Amino acid sequence: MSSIQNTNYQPLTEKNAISLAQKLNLFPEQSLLTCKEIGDGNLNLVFRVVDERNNKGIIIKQALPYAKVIGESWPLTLKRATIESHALLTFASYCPEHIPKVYYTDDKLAVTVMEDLSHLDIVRKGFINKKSYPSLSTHIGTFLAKTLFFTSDYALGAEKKKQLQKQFVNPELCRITEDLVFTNPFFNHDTNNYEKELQENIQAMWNDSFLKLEVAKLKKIFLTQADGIIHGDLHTGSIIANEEETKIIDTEFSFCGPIGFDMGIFFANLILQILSRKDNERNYLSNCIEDTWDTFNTTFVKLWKNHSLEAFAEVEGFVEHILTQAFADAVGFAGCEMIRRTIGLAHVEDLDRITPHERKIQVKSTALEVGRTLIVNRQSLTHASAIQDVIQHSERRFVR
Ligand code: SR1
Ligand code: MG
Repeated sequence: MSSIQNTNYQPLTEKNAISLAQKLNLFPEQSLLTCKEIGDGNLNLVFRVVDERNNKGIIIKQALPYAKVIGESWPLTLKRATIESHALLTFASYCPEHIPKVYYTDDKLAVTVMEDLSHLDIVRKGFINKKSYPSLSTHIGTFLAKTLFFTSDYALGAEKKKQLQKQFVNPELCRITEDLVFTNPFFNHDTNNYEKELQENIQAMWNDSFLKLEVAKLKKIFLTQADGIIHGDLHTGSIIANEEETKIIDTEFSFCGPIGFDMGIFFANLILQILSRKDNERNYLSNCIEDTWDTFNTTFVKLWKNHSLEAFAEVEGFVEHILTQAFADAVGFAGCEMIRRTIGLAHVEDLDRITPHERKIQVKSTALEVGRTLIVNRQSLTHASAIQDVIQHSERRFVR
């Protein structure tokens, strides 16, 4: 494992993180620096270094040479830190308003030093506490339209796009998604993790060759369709926000992938939060799905009209074809993400915290059913509002 043998690499401690901040001259000399490791994700260390005199801070994120959620038995490349910082810088060049400022990167130490945005909430946690973010849908729709359009063949031209694509070859992290999102949940695999009450539904899914064919088609799109630079893991834990601001973080899964993937992952995590709520608490989230897609669609078309270099750009129906297919793919990807977050290795708090246990099982059963329907019916679900019908229809099967 070359990453672990890298002699310059050492996992930081809180004390070392302060020394690094001092070495980088990111604080005035008279600062009173303290540091806390605050990472609660699956893979990395995250340190917040703060000047106690004025509470101003920075974030130091460091990749570990293994997946934190599993331990040292699951080695993981440190190159993901380089991909992460590179993606932040690339996205910031097209959409700086939604990306934290990067102050320093160190490939050997696998470190990215960036703006402290502790005044923002992790959106998943905010949703669990029933908060709404009125700008979120516009911001995410705009971010996806700008970054996906400006990193595509249509904006860059095929040659420049391929040069950019080379810098985002990310096989190890793509492999995690290929396995954990698109493969293992659909087979009896030892990374799966689910309540015994779901066994019957899961067995039916493993026997469902029609579903498996559709998942295989979606996996093929993920493996092969290099539309533009995507985030690669845009769940609600990768977004921080308040009422006015939205920032996208955790870009280590970034690569040149299919246009519908990030939207699909975002939809799935909104739907899982919807399923965890009572009827009268869902409106904001349902609208969020529709508004995100509408903003994305409108913004992408506008950028296409003003900036496309493609010879066929003005051919009637071409951009509409791209967006129609992107929506269908997003719906299918959302289905895969919902299923893996319910029965796969990496769960979400939105579902796991539900009490009592019987209700958790009902909601998880519904999540599997909604996921399946989104996958197999994705070509006929042509508008975001149709997702609400799928939710309602599936819920009728499992009493709430
Ligand atoms: C072992 S990594 C598990 C999950 O955490 C990341 O956030 C990705 O979603 C990955 O699938
Ligand atoms: Mg992450």
